[in-house]
Amino acid sequence: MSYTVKKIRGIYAITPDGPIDLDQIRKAISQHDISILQYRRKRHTAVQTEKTADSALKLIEATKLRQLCLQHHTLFIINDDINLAQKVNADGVHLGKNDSSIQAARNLLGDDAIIGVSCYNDINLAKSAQHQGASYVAFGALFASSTKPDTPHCSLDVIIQAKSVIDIPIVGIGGIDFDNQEQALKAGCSAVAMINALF
Ligand code: TZP
Ligand code: MG
Repeated sequence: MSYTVKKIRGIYAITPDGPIDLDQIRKAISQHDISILQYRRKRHTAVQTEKTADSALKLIEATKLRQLCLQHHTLFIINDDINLAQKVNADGVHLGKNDSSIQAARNLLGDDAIIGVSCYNDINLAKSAQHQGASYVAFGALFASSTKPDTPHCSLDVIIQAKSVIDIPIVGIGGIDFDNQEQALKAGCSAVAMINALF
């Protein structure tokens, strides 16, 4: 297992939607042992209607976060956008079912890039992602998430089963906080993703 993949452990912070508050994120990184930060930006301001404006804004925000992560030795992952990941020299990318393929991400970002794949509650998806060269797989929502209330539930039993057939790290997501994180880790997650509990 490569050095970077070993670092998929502990707290995996994901930025809250909306404009980036750099001070808030810096504070969280300083206060907690955050191994990974993912830039997840789904929503844009009302004035950002043009696709180009969205891309420019994301480039500015991601560049600042890249810098912050380098200062704190935190891995930096970009959600959805392989081109942005390449532009800011992120450590990797996180892909969902509507995003680029693992192959396209690997071709663009190279052998050392961390490629994470959302598997929801589907172990077959995780097996396939691992086979295609994913660096980690994410399962969730493990608990009720106020951030993404409509997302399907993934039981801790699925994590236990996945752990027995998947070799790459498993990241748990959805409603994880400092009280319930232990349950996810005990079931087999290497890392626990958090938005609301941190921000
Ligand atoms: N995917 C499944 S649940 C979720 C995502 C992006 C949101 C996680 O946020 P929170 O606030 O930690 O529940
Ligand atoms: Mg996505």
